[in-house]
Amino acid sequence: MKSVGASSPTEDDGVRRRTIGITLIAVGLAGLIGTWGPFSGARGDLTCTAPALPGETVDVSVSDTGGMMGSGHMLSVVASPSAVAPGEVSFIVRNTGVMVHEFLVLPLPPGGAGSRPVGPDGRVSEAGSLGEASASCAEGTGAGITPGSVSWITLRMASGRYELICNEPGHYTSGMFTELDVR
Ligand SMILES: [Cu+2]
Repeated sequence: MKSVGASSPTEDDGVRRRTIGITLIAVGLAGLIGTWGPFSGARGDLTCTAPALPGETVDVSVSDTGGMMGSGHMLSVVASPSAVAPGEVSFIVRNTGVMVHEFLVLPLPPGGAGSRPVGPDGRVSEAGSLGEASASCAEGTGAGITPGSVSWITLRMASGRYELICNEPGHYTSGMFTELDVR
């Protein structure tokens, strides 16, 4: 890649290096996009799974079919286990229903799970949220977890009582909440 030109070789080399540098950056970016493509692409089907995640794992099912026995709710958030130790906690949230759902971790309200005031839009305040898993086949915040797909998030959690909810309009009042204890 050395310049063989006779006139002002230093200037030529400078231009060449910059050009090569920009080319390398472009190639690098293309490589990154290629690497991440499979994870951000349209994989909203039953085959998508979460990667290996740090800390204690909580398996969460968000659903609108069946519901918990005796609860009378068709919509549900079910977490297993329902108590974990303080520290890193990874939530793997699978939508086993037919509607789009999401998953948020909030401090337990004073009145207990399900006691949050619901606004006219059918949603509760997300103030104080520790984090959210609402992407399809991806980590963190997104446009919602499509049926059959999985979202995940890792949080550092202190001892306390928390509420796991879905805040799609009307879903909280329809039973999409459960308690998680960290102790
Ligand atoms: Cu929901």
